[in-house]
Amino acid sequence: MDDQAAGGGTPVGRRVVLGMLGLGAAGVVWGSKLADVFNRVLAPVQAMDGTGLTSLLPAAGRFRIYSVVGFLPRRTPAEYRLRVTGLVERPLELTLADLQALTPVRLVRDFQCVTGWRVPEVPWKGAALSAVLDAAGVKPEGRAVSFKSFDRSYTESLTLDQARRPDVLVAYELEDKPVSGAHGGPVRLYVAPMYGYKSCKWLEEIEVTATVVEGYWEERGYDTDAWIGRSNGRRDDPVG
Ligand SMILES: Nc1nc2c(c(=O)[nH]1)N[C@H]1C(S)=C(S)[C@@H](COP(=O)(O)O)O[C@H]1N2
Ligand SMILES: [Mo]
Repeated sequence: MDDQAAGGGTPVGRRVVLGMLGLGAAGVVWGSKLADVFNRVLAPVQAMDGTGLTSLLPAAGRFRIYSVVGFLPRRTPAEYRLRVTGLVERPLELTLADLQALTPVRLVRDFQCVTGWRVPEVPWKGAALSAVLDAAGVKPEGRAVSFKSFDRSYTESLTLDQARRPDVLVAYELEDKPVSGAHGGPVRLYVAPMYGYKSCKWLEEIEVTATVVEGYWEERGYDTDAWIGRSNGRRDDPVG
């Protein structure tokens, strides 16, 4: 797996990036400053991943930060829009406020990446994906859902039945704060019962389709049905 493991993608300097988030926790506010540091300073030194910087920064946070494009795309909460397209009765363009007006769902679950790291008991909050789909009205031919990221590269998908599960969220809060830019904010997908790669960051479009269109990591060999503990040859404890 290594650099091409789900979440690695192009060598993104995971530890270096995580280290920067540690500095963030110590006082560098997320926003233009940290994103600029990432995009201008860290991107060129991606090849130097593995410095072990994270071990020096206990405040680095509980997650690793993944981006297959090697930069962190940015969109402010005010400019953010989520399109719902494809086989729907009413194509939608939702603001963050529109999403927040749907019944909020809060889940606390372990977050598990297929490469092995797990973050215990992470609180997420958002609208149920099923509620977003109901707002648009899925046509009878709609059997699957594709997700697109505003990083312009990452895609994911679910069957319609999976998408309608109550533990699949269009998430706008992580650890009881707005989802940060590094974690895929303002809005990302959260698919609780599946490995992290299903949880598309920087979510821009939900398209209802007739069949499952494989996503970024599925095209690179990962399982389309990514159930934690019973996919990708892994035996992790199922979550939740
Ligand atoms: N757009 C986008 N979404 C993504 C990824 C990515 O690289 N780009 N990585 C996936 C993988 S493999 C994991 S484990 C999680 C990691 O989420 P985090 O970066 O918030 O820890 O995001 C998933 N969603
Ligand atoms: Mo992952």
